[in-house]
Formats: sequence, C-alpha cells, structure tokens
Amino acid sequence: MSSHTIKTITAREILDSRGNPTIESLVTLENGISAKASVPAGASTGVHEACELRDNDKDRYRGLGVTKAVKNINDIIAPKLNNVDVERQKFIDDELIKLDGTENKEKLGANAILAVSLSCARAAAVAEKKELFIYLEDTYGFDKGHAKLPIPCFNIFNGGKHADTNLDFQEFMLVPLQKNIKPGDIAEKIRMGSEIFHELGDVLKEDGFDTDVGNEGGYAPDIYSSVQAMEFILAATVRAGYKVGRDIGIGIDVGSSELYDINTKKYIFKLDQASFLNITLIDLYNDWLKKFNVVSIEDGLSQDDWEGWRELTAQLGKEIMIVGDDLFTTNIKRLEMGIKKKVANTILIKPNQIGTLSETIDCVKLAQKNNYKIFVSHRSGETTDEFIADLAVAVGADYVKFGSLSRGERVCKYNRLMEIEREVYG
Ligand code: 2PG
Ligand code: MG
Repeated sequence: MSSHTIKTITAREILDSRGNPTIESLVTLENGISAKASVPAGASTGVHEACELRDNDKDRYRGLGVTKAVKNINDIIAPKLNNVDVERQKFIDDELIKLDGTENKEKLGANAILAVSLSCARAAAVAEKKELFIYLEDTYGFDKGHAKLPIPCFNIFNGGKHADTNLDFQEFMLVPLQKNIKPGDIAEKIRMGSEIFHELGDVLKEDGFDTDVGNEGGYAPDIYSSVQAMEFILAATVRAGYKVGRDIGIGIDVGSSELYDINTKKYIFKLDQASFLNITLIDLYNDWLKKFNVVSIEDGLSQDDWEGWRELTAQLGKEIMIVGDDLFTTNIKRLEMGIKKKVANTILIKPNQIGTLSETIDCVKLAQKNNYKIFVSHRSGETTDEFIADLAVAVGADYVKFGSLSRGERVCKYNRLMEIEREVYG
C-alpha cells in the first residue's frame, strides 16, 4: 500500500461568509498527512448548476443545513475511497460521479462531492510537497500555467441578490487594463483596486450615501440609477490618481437571469423604472461601452436566451468580454452548445457549479481550445479557503474575481495570489 493512500475522509458542517451552513472535508492519508477544503455557495445560482444538497429541515438553519450532505461524505463516499491513492485525482472524481449516478449530482450533493474532490487534491499536493498550483499544473498538464498570472477584477459595488440595495445590477467591477503582466504587477493591481475602493468610500460619504458593504465586500448604498454607480466608480478612479481607459475599465455582472420575466420576455430594472427586450438591452450596453469604458459584460442576458446571446456576441464580442456564467455553469455540455452557436467569448469558472475538480478542468480546457478567455470566480457565499486562487494560476486563467477589497473571505484569495506571485517570481 502506497503511503499516499487515503485512510479516512470526514466532513463537518461549518458556516460560510453569510453565516449559512456549508461543508468542510478533511482527508487523512496513511502517512499521517491531512488536508481540508471547504465549498462556497451562490445566491444568484443558475438553473443549470449542479445540485447543492440542503436538508430542508425548517427547524435547523432555516432549512439550509447540510447534515445530509455531510453524512453522504462520512457514510457513503469515505468508505468507497478508502485505500485509494490520493494522487489519482481523475479516478477519484470519476468514482464520485459514478457513486452519485445522477446528471446534476442530486443524490450525494455537488457540495459534498466537491468538498471531497478539492480536499483530495490538496492532500495530494501536501504529500508530494508541492505548492497546490504546481501540483494542479502537473496533474492536469498545464506546464506553463503560471507563466501568466490572472488579472484580478474587483467588485466594488454590490447589488442584485448580493445586497439589500435598490441596485438591480449585481456587480460593478474594476477591470485592470494592462495586457502583458510582468512580475510584481498583480500586487500593483491589487494596490490600485484597494486605493480606488477606499476613494469610492470617500466619494460616497461626501455625497451622503452609506458605505456599508454587501455580500462580496463592495459598497451597497441605495442610489438613484444604475448609471450613477458607474459615475461614482469613474470619479473615484480619477481621484485615486488613475486613468479610466488606460488603467481600468468597468466590468458589469448584470445577473440578468434574476431580472428576466419569462412571460413578457422582458428584463425588468426596478431602480431605473425600465424594462427591455433583449435587443434593446444590447443597445443600452452598446451605449455604455463608450460612455463608461465598459470592457466586460457578464450574464448580460438570461441563461436560456441563446438567440439573444448570439446577437449580443455578434454585436459586441469583438470589442469587449462577453462572459457566460449562468449561461455555461462550468458545464462542458452547455459550453459545447455555446461554441456551436457562437455565443460569448469568455467563460466564468466556478468549481461548485459542476461539482468536481476534473470536470472543472475539462471545461477550462475545452474553452481554451476554442479561444474563450478564462475567468475564475468565487461565489457570493464564501469560506476562507483559497483553493480557487491556486486553480486560476494553474490553468493560466486570464482573469479572476474574488470580490472587493474588504471582507476576509475575499481578501484571503487576493493575498494568496500575491503570495503565488512572489513564489513564482521571487
Ligand atoms: C456571480 C457570483 C459571484 P453568486 O454571479 O458571478 O459573484 O454570484 O455566487 O451569487 O452566483
Ligand atoms: Mg455572475
């Protein structure tokens, strides 16, 4: 028996950054090495995401408990993986998929499956005495992944389902504009993000708005219009000494599946007291590109509006990033459909949308083969696990979004990115 074989896997219920239950899994090897991983949870979850198994027991955590998923790890998954070599990640993930046996992982829960998948990878990295990102590069054949570190984007205005603000748009992000990232640049981008974030706080305060933060650490005041959020960001950028269009552009996650009314086929924006058909919404985005230096639009249209997405991509895809999140759900089948229909040019990658590390990587590889940009993302309910920072570096992601420049569960991932940068470049 190799010393890297799995001796035990145990799981427990912990809390995420919203104070809701989630899962932490602990893998212990025969040689005594152990490692943990925990999983995040979304709020604006796409309908095509893998199933997050919750107890639905109203007497515990308002139904959000995960004791069933925890039990699935302890009683079903752990015995199955006992004595398996932890470095056989692909085999482990295949076993997990087989053991569940459903299309969307509803039997064991994608949250249970992912916690095990990630904790195995981390234990294997420790066993091999490798940094996690290097272990992932080696395991999945991304030899030169860290030659290019991802550009961090910062969600400094939280709306939609991520805050109690009146803002319909879910996220307004700072997108650093530098093309060729040199050693040390990631830390500089994070410094720029932090400086603009704090300047934005001052701008809001001076105008009498509140500066409490939302789920992802960005400001969440009640404002007068969506456009005003962008005006504030641009003002803060200039005041912080940076240039819009040279140093930063704006990225928007519309989270539009949440705003779509299937009966009227319209997108309803309450704050702006407006509703749009997909075609008129595309016109609005077009207008914003120039006015506000918008360089990225995520989920600009609803998750099943393929025709609208095709038009959106045809009109704007040459100029800016058209990012599919709820549209693709890190699912290779949905991405294949998107490739065929010529939809989007960037894919958001969230491991918990699909449920195993290997399926996440397969999706990244298919996207890269078809020239989609890779945008690795946190969830709105996070833990302090930094796994996705290592993942992003390993796969050579183009961009990451880990939230704003506040809240521990967000900044720990930016801090890990800076640590990796130092590791890689000294
Ligand atoms: C998104 C994510 C992360 P949630 O829509 O991109 O910001 O939100 O985790 O709530 O789906
Ligand atoms: Mg999104």
